[in-house]
Amino acid sequence: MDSLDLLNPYLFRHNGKFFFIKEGLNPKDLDDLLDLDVRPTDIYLASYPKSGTTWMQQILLKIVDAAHPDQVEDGTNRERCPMLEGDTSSSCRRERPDPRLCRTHLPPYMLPHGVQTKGAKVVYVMRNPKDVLVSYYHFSQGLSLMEPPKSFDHFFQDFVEGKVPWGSWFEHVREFYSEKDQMNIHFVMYEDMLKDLRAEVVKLCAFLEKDLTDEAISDVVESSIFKNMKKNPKANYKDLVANERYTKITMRKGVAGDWKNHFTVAQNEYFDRVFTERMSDFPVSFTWDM
Ligand code: PPS
Repeated sequence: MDSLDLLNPYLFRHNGKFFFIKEGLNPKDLDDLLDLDVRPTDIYLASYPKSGTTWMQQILLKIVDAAHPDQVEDGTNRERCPMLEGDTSSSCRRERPDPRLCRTHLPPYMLPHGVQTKGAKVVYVMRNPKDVLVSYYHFSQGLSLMEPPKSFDHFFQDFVEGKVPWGSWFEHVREFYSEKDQMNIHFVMYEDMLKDLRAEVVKLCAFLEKDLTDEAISDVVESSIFKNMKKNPKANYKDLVANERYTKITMRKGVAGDWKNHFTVAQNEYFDRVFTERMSDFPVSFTWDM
């Protein structure tokens, strides 16, 4: 940990790079994750926060359940696809038949070494950063592990500078993309899922090597539609509200382009300038509105 880099009493900076919430995340536990046992059959769902993790979690679990009907577990999605860095006692150490699933917001250099050396499957979800920022702003207001943002403008600036939990969106996305030839990784865009969820599920099944019938694919798609997930207590994270760590739910609007209801013209122009500076050589384009 880089203790001189404390900018916010709720956050610490890891190795001078990414920021993490102090409560519940211990720097040593994070470092110990590097040596975690990994199986080639493990599936890691990776993302920057608010990029579609909960959505992809539902999709992956439904695909795995359909492919392994004899192994379907009871429990919420949160328990069945636990957070790697959130609860180090469970995460991907879980003793269960393959494939094991876990989700993480860690950048690639903090993932267990075995993810690369054993060729575990990584699914990385990306979303246009303006909507990520807005979703993160709303989520931060209900995150009792930290003070709520003073204003949208404050949060906007912190996000652009990467001074939010899990650090810079720009670095996160770039670092994962730079691993595309080293890791067994499949990239999915949130907005592509909004456009044609079935097509994205079919691509995921191919990556995961799960041969699903058309009917099973339809079931995955149907169960993952926003309105269906929102009322599914196993998928909607409402149990976290009872846990007192969160007072807002994760399923808010589920659309593309909500940033237009939040950004001022000046903020938008500033964000576009920063985006061009940081991402102009990035070979993937983002969908800003639909
Ligand atoms: S978290 O807390 O970091 O894990 O959040 P994450 O799940 O990555 O992102 C939350 C946003 O994803 C939206 N969401 C969905 N959109 C469309 N369809 C489905 N099924 C779906 N499920 C979750 C959720 O509403 C958050 O976006 P916003 O813009 O806040 O609505």
